[in-house]
Amino acid sequence: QALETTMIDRQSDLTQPLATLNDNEQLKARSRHLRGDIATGLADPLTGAVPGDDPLLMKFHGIYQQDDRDVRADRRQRHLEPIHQFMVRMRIPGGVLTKAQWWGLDDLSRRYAERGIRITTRQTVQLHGIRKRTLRALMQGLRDIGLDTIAACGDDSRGVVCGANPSLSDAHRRVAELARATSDRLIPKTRAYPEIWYQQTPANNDATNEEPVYGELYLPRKFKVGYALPPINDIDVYGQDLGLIAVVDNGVLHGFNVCVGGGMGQLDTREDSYPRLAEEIGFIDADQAPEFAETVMTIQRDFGDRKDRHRARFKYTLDRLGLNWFLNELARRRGEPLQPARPQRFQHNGDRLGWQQGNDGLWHATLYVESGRVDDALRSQISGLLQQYGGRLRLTTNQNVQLTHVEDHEREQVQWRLDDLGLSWRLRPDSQAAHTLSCVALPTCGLAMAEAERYTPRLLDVLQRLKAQYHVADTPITLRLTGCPNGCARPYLAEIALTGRAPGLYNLYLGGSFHGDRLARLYAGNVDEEQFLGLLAPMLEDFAAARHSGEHFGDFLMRRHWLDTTPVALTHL
Ligand code: SRM
Ligand code: SF4
Repeated sequence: QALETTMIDRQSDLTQPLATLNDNEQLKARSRHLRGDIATGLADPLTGAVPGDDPLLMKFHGIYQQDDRDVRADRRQRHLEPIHQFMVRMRIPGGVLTKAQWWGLDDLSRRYAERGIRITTRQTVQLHGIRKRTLRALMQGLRDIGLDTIAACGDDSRGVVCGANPSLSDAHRRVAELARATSDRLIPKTRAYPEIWYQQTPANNDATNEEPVYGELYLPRKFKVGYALPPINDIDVYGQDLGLIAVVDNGVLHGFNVCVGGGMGQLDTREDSYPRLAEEIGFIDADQAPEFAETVMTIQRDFGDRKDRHRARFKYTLDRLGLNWFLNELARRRGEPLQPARPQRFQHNGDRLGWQQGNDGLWHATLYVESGRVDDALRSQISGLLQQYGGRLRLTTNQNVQLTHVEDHEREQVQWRLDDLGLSWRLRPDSQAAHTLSCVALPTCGLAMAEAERYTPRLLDVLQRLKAQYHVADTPITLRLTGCPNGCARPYLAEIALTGRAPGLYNLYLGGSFHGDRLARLYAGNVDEEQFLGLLAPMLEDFAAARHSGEHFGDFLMRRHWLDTTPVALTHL
């Protein structure tokens, strides 16, 4: 045991001198638990930006400094400062909002944001285009409606996602409660947040214990936790750093199969970066889940790579130190090994759109929102709808919105209202649209190399026309589009994915599974629309002719060995 511990200690970057760690680690260390000079930068009226390293620190507060990339070149040519603006990401565990919170968001987004409300692939809300002078007012407005943004970004545990609509059954409710308890447990405790944003007076007492779990250096990188409830893998549980898969028998939640080490991000410039599926490692009792999440997170805290930031995610820690090492360390910290994983099966990773009734008799209507973008009209329509019934709202990890808790006697009225407002199609959208996700990309994302959200309508149109040629337009195929390889729409888990390389050019990935449990393979590099449609055409033709009943496109491509050969286009990489 002593020998093993010594070996482990030598592998931990936390035992290395700070000067040997990467710049972000140094920044965190001198930030006084995420304070930096943010408050001073906010007060400077001469620029729309915050200076120095503070934009990096602000990420821990859920805020990204961005600029409008549509006008960046023009501004540069005219020697003008970029149009600096901020993206604010909320922390909404499980995506559950009250009506008052939605109305509050509606109001705040009209007052302070430029691009409506954006539902994200981690079931929360982002507001874009906020100016520095109004940032604090927005943050206080959010506080007033019971929302915050702490650790929605940064090197910490990000918003905990949960696929269970709490109202569907007792088991769903329990899973949602555990997801919220996990979020509460893993949230950073620094008082920097209320001091800076709510202007609360700093406490005089010693700040050394301000972060009992995270310490001064927080995590080496972001850490993502998600809860899924089979048969629906809507959260893409195998893309999470830590995934908890509910095991329910006869309506009773027994516990969770746990899987570790998922992640999508990769860099074109680093061959040693890659997307990775989380591996199932065992089973835990339900009540243990929040503490278990903390234990796994603290192993990553202690052993994640703090020198090479591009290899700092938990997936790389696992590959570097080995799964057996991790299981031993986990057992040592928990005082017991994991129980064997129990049988469970997923059927798909999309949302169930339309009406659904819970065991408690209440109804829930899931409405499709293309790329999660809630524009002015939809925002008002949802706000109006919420005036009329006693329910609530839930955001999904497929960027959709769910009206929840509709009483039986209200359902007909809500349906009429949906009809009146022209929203009924959102309950039953085109099946391809319903299985498509795209990330924000241009014009706000600083990392985007190609369009994603703004290209989605056209992509859906051309793909559906191609599918129609082969009479497979009604067969849903999971399609994910991102503006760069980072994978914010979880492309490497889709049956067809396009990840941006340059304006109008994408890498084409194929062959993920419909359940989100197999990685797609790179099939072609740097292809434009005409080229990728040309590559897909013979596959769809073959699919129409030779697929088995109920077979999904990704499985079909694997069975027919479509992905075994390297097409010419790959040489352009
Ligand atoms: Fe993401 C960075 C948007 C989910 C992997 N992501 C970004 C930034 C903040 C760009 C930046 O660093 O400057 C993007 C802001 C764009 C904008 O203008 O709004 C951004 N990510 C998003 C969202 C909004 C996509 C969406 O269209 O919904 C999602 C917000 C989630 C949330 O509410 O918390 C979003 N990002 C994801 C996911 C999906 C997930 O978690 O289920 C992933 C893949 C899973 C993973 O983490 O491995 C993801 N985002 C990344 C990465 C790559 C991380 C890596 O390990 O390499 C980056 C870049 C980075 O962190 O350096 C990134
Ligand atoms: Fe930006 Fe890339 Fe994420 Fe899209 S995938 S939001 S382009 S970081």
